[in-house]
Amino acid sequence: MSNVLVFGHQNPDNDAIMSAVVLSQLLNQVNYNGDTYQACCLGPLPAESAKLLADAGIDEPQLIESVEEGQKVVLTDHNEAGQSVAGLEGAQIVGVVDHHRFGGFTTAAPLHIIALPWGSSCSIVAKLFDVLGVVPTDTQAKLLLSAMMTDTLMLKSPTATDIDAAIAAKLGEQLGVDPVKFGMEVFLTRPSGSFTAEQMVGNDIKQFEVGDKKLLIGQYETVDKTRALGMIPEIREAMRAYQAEKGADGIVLCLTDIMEEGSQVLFEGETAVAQKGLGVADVAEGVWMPGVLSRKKQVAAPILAAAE
Ligand SMILES: [Mn+2]
Repeated sequence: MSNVLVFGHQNPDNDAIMSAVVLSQLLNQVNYNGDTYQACCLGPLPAESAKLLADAGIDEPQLIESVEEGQKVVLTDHNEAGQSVAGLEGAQIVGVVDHHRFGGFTTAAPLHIIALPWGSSCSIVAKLFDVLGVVPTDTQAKLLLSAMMTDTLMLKSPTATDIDAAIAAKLGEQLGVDPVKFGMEVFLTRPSGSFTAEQMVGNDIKQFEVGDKKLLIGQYETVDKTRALGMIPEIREAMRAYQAEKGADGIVLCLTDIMEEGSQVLFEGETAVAQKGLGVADVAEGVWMPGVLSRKKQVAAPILAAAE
């Protein structure tokens, strides 16, 4: 019997946290593979995750900075080493539950892996309850539904599929809530009205290998972009500082307005490929891209394609 660490990506969002928390619970409930599973995280919890777990009386996942040689791990909501824990190359990846593209993934041994291009990793975890013949508790249903809604921006993101909508409807029915209204309540527990420029940049940012360059792509989701638009020079300065700190070549930031359904996109550093991929040219105040809600599908994917 081993103790397996289960965790989502760096700069965790609600999906990274809840997929690790609820998947570990499920695997422990069914004594999966005879191992024990411990939910961990690679950074501080988003406000909505901290509140949901506190309300449910569940301990926060353990914050880890690295893993030891040979440690068994399950990755949720990511699979790329650049977005994962330090020491991953020496760890034993026994499982992956993810809804992202795969980037340079190899393992020494066969593994439990489920990757589906659905709207959230928690949609996949919800499906795994069915697969393993377990009915989620109301608390588990609530945590899963919260992450499904934050990750798909209340099912409005182009990453949301009919399957996500069906799973959300089922969980909502169990809880007696309207999924979209519930998602909006979760969203509004974020203290985004007081975010500093540094928080807007670093709160939700991922690193990608674009050709031979390291590109950071961040996303700040808000229900009203007016405040952020008034802070553009500060935000650009924070972008340059973050890029320098991480030793990346370029940085892209999407200020995503959920209500207006689009993103104001800013570029700093070497971003010629990024601008080409998105078909826009950077201007001082940023470029408004209507309909752009998904970093994965509408920002990272076209940029990576333009680098090929
Ligand atoms: Mn996700």
